Amino acid sequence: MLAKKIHLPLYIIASLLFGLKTYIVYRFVFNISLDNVVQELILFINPFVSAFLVFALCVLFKEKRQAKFIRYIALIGSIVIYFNLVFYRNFTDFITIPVLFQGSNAADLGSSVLDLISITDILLFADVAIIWYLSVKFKSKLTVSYNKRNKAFAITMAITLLVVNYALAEAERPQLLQRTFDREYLVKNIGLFNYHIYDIVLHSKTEVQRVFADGNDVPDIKNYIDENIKSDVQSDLFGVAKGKNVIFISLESLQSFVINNTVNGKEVTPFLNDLIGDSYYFENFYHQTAQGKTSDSEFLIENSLYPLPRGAVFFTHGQNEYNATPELLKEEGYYSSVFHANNKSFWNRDVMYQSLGYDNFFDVESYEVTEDNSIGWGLKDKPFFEQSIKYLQTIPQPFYSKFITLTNHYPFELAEEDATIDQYDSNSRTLNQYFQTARYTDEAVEQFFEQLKQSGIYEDSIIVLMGDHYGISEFHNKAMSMYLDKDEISPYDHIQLQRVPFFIHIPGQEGKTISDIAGQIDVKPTLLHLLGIEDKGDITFGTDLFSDNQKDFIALRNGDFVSDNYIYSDGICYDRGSGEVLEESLDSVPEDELEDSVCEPIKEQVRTELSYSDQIIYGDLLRFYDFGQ
Ligand code: GP9
Ligand code: MN
Repeated sequence: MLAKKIHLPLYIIASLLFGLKTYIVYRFVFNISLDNVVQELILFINPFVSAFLVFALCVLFKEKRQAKFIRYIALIGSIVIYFNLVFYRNFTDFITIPVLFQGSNAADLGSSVLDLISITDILLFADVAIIWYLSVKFKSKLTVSYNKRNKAFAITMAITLLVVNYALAEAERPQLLQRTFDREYLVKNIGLFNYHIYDIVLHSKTEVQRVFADGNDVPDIKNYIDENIKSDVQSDLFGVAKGKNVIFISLESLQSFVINNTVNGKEVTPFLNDLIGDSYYFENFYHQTAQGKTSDSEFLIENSLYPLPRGAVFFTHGQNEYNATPELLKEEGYYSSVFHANNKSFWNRDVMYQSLGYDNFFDVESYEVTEDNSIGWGLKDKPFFEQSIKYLQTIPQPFYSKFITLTNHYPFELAEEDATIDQYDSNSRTLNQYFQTARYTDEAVEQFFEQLKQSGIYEDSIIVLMGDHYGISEFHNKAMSMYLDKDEISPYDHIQLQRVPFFIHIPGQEGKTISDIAGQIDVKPTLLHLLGIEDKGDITFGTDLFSDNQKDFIALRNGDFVSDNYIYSDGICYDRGSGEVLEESLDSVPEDELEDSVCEPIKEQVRTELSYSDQIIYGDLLRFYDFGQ
């Protein structure tokens, strides 16, 4: 009746009803976190936009078929929402194509499906019933004429809505689609249906590359590794930590420039500075991450393979075959787990951790998170460690446990009562606050060490600490140059700022500061070496940092590098020691003039190495390789 009076075509009524239903489900059934008004707004808009995009397609059909099209779309759309809902009730996550076809998930769902559905779910189909009723009752009165004007209106409107939705989402979360960090973010920003389309495209692309790959490339890669990376010489430290627990602490956004440094005359990281004295500390250790940030650093340390140049490998290749540290340690009787108070689907961790062989993931559900004990990205580091200890005391030993901190994350917010040093004073609020959150994490780690000692775990463990990636981007170069007392941040300085702290603390062993170049790619071989685990022909691009025979460059993910003698950044070749420019604009030099270049040969090798690693991931090549030969 109403529809007839206000002359709304059926596809618009359907978009409104279906959009409203979807919004109610997003807002009140899925547990989607909303941090600000813009997110609320996007979440409200996108159900209507997505619904309109699909229902508006009906203008492409003659009048008779329109009603049928709308009915079936409403039904299929509701079934998709409902499937996601049932899946969500069990996994607190949205369906992805690979996960849907993963046997264990389906089996999990199958056994509990009756618990997951309820009679009131029928209400989810109320809009379908209304649309069905209207389309039958009013038939052609609610359809639009099959003409150019109607088509033009529907298409223009659809594109406008899509652009507005995408622009808002992009402003809220830059590079949303390229980085794909979290399914929840995707659904929140572009809607469930667009998310499914995106997932299908991503999955098909990955699958095509995988299907066309075969094992023929593996021997070349293996040769390269044997000739350029592996060394037969073992250092004296082989096996010094045999059978010990490994506690790996990933320090969010912690860069080396704060270590042994001060702000307003106060030490930024007093605990870590002291820890240098009784740890192996690597002062020229570089992060090698790209868009996948923390997850890229995890990927590097578990596999000694490079992350991808675009996107997060945790997301795009979460179900590849790997030969990761947790899997290797399992063979030695270790129990492995990750502690991180964020939702488990962030960076697709829940899926990737299974591929890496982790036994358990203590995600946000394992922690008591309240308004008082959280800030910024969630649970503060101090309660995070405090609450973790009880789990650590109950898991089987020896264990390999990775802790991922969160408080020192952009935008570096901190409650006043948690700040123990003053902010820096520059034009960058980000940098100003960074020192305070870095200090907070330093104190949290100090407390954690105390707790480890009290609980008796400390003595039987080695503790590895590593900064995951940079926290202060180039955008803050002006403030950074002021802090570092430089005229400007040159491309050389930029590379030096990619250093992150790396400590290996072995209780009872004297410390040593090591200035050889090192990177996240080296963590896996180094750790396995300390634990006394022989390399049986693993495919890794890093070397054991304690052996003399190390590879002489560290490749950054964008092709820049640091070698023993040079730093290559932004097309410029620098002397590593003095920072003097040796060769300018290498990228634009004609090939025949490159012969004498000192950086060019290393640049080529960096390229080769990165592309070998990419080939392994894109082709899922490790499935053809027999480890343990
Ligand atoms: C999220 C945390 C931070 O779980 O690891 O992620 P980041 O933005 O640093 O990659
Ligand atoms: Mn991080």
